[in-house]
Amino acid sequence: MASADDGFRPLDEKSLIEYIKATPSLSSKLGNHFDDLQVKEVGDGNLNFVYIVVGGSGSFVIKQALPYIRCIGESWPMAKERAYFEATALNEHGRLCPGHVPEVYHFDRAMCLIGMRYLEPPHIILRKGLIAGHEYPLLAEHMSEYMARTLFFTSLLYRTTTEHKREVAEFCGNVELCRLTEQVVFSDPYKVSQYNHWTSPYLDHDAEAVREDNALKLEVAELKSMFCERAQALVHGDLHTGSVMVTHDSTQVIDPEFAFYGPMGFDIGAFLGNLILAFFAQDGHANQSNDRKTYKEWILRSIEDTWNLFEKKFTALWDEHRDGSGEAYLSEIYNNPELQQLVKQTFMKGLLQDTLGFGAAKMIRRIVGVAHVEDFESITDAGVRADCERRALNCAKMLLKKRREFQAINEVVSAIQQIHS
Ligand code: ADP
Ligand code: SR1
Ligand code: MG
Repeated sequence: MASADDGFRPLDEKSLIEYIKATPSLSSKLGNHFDDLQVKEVGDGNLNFVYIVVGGSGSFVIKQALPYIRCIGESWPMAKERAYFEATALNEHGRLCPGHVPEVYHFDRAMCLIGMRYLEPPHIILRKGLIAGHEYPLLAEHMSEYMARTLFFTSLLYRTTTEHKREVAEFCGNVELCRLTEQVVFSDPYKVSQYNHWTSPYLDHDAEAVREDNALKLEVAELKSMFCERAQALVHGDLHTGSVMVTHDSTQVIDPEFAFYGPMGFDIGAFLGNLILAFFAQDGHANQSNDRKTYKEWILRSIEDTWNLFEKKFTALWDEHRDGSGEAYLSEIYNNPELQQLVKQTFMKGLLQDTLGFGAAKMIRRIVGVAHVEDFESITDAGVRADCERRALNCAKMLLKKRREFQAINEVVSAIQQIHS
């Protein structure tokens, strides 16, 4: 296929091989042996094309962004330049937390194409592991580490306002992806939209109730404004359980194409909100040999541990770098221990409330918006699925409206248990 003027051409399994042969940073990864090369397109995400490339002497993954949203089709155009922001965020988050981000081997800006480490089996997408009922004993430890480091080191707690503004300006370029989130998370679920769908007819009234809930709309407006206006840290921007790949002892965060400078709670909320969805889906996956009771307890424990470990690690980084160049709380002003304690407590309390708000908004969009989650979609009995979804939706509405009343994560877990029982 001929190249476009901008040097872009979509690849397929065949043309990718020619591309690899002509690209030293990729061909060298395969020891320049191409005879036994296996290339397979595996993209099961919503937006892009992902190829696994395995040769006798090495392997990698190639991800290419095309100028539209894959799960909808060419009728929904989307900036293919999202690949630039994904590669930049992978590099930046990878530098800050190398143990939990796949290494980038190659980036071709014109081709909107990233070459990165192949997270080989037994790595699987966390969402699939949660549906299968697998426990990951290090998940909370690893995800709290990833979030604490990426969010702390890209915030004004660590950086000067000069550095921060330069980075914020760069990521403002990812405007189309941010606008997609604005639409599908903060707008469409609250109005009639051609893209919305839900388990009908079971949830018809529930979806309508969301569209007519003034108190909910007031809260969502506040969150949308925070999402659009608060450049707090370099967030992943789409940190659901489909953006994490896991084994028993490895946790890797992929797919930060929605990255931008936004509120920290948007990432933490995405992750915890998706764990809450996984929790409410469990009854739909229970069967005679496994009632999923113990597994549900593990999910709730993981929610609690993730937040508590995050808080511990984030505030430890803050203490460690208190006299550094971060300009949010200048040490000349905030130098007495009592005040420091007060500042940290106030910050973390606000962050928990933001987390609950964004987490809840992310739950609602997955039940009555355009893009649903496999946790529920894989429950074949529509009536059972709707019951699970309704409990999750009610939980999300409660969290969104009452988020300011929660002082600690264990109170949130108790509230989730109450709605479930
Ligand atoms: P999208 O941007 O379309 O959501 P993802 O980045 O989520 O795409 O990738 C889609 C799928 O490709 C993932 O669900 C996973 O199965 C696979 N995948 C993506 N990156 C890797 C990787 N580095 N190693 C192994 N598999 C990967
Ligand atoms: C059309 S919305 C597609 C969704 O998939 C991505 O993973 C993001 O969550 C986006 O909102
Ligand atoms: Mg994805």
